[in-house]
Amino acid sequence: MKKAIITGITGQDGSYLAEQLLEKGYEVHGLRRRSSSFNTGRIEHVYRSAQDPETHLVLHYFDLTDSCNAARLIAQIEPDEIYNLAAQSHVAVSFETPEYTANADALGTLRLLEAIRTAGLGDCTRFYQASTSEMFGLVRESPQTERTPFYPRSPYGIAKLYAHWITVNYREAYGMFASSGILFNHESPRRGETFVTRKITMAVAAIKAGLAECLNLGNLDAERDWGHARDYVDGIWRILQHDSADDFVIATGETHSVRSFVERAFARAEMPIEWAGTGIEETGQCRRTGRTLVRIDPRYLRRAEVDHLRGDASKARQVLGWRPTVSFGELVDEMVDADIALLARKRQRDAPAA
Ligand code: NDP
Ligand code: GDR
Repeated sequence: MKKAIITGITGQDGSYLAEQLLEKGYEVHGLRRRSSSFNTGRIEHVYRSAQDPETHLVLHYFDLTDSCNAARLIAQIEPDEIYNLAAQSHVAVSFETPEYTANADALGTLRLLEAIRTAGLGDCTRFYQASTSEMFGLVRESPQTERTPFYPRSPYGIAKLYAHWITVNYREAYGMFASSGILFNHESPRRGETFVTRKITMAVAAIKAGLAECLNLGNLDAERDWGHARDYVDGIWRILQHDSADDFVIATGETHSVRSFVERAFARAEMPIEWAGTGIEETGQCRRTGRTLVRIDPRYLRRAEVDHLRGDASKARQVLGWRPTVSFGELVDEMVDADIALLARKRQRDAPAA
């Protein structure tokens, strides 16, 4: 039985990866950080099924900023594979907490690599680093491939760039099996609520239920290559199963604006919108009632923006046999439907008993 460590198991990708590895028969060691309220909501179902003696999931406390903790866990567990998914992953927040973001996202990766090396596991433990399309930042060529030059535009992107290169360096300097997936944006009903896609689909559900008036957003013209997290996590696993360590872009090859995500999401909930006004005065209005459903709020504009991302995952397709299975429209529809259903369940639960 293979043993894997997943850092960031409580996050979107961690939860899908835990499911997939357990299904494949792995013993999974999930590393989570301590928080003052429950942060295991996304893996509750996996954890419950872990009561089954056939399922092997163990949770450990961990923090990217604590090197003793990383060294102890890795030496104790002696994993075959480590998936480093933990990170301060919010781009806008990284402008508010740049030092912490560098400590966790950049040095946190170094701590794990050093822990593998000093535990004497450099020639047997495979390491995956969660690199990101945010490293491309100010893009000058599209689509972006593994060879496109990097130009990050946020403390997050810069911290992740360090993590990316230190992973390459440990591969080259110490011969470690250390690989990166350069993943473009990927979403799902489990996406964090402050990322734009989930913020939109939750607002659509709340507006439809009469619980919110309007959705406030920043830059509607930013373009992203959005895929489904479940597909991308399969890509992550394939990267570590390849015969040699390498870096791979994982993307759909299609790009869509935030504006078109908004349009598709409201249309799915039968509230099609049209746009009026320009710049900061622009609004999205319900085509049927004329009610304002979307407004621009300058608080959500970024100090430095990444305007356009579109990935070319040809290498992953050819070498790993990976391809996305969920289209942009299917992704938006699934997220809207899931948030409408989630809200309905919550209201039913909260309703006073008759
Ligand atoms: P999430 O934000 O959903 O999850 C991040 C995980 O990291 C959570 O489990 C979080 O814990 C944990 N974490 C945060 N800070 C620390 C810390 N100091 N010590 C230990 N754990 C910590 O991210 P995703 O699942 O969406 O992304 C997974 C990884 O992939 C991240 O590294 C992200 O930067 C990267 N990435 C994501 C992309 C995407 O589109 N989703 C695209 C490209 C890369 P808690 O639950 O307590 O907050
Ligand atoms: P991103 O995702 O920054 O690409 O990072 P996010 O969903 O936060 O933003 C995407 C684009 O939408 C614009 N935007 C808004 N964003 C947020 N969060 N809130 C808003 O109200 C809003 N209005 C417009 C943003 O300006 C941006 O252009 C994600 C994270 O998962 C990273 O960890 C990961 O590395 C990258 O994707 C690939």
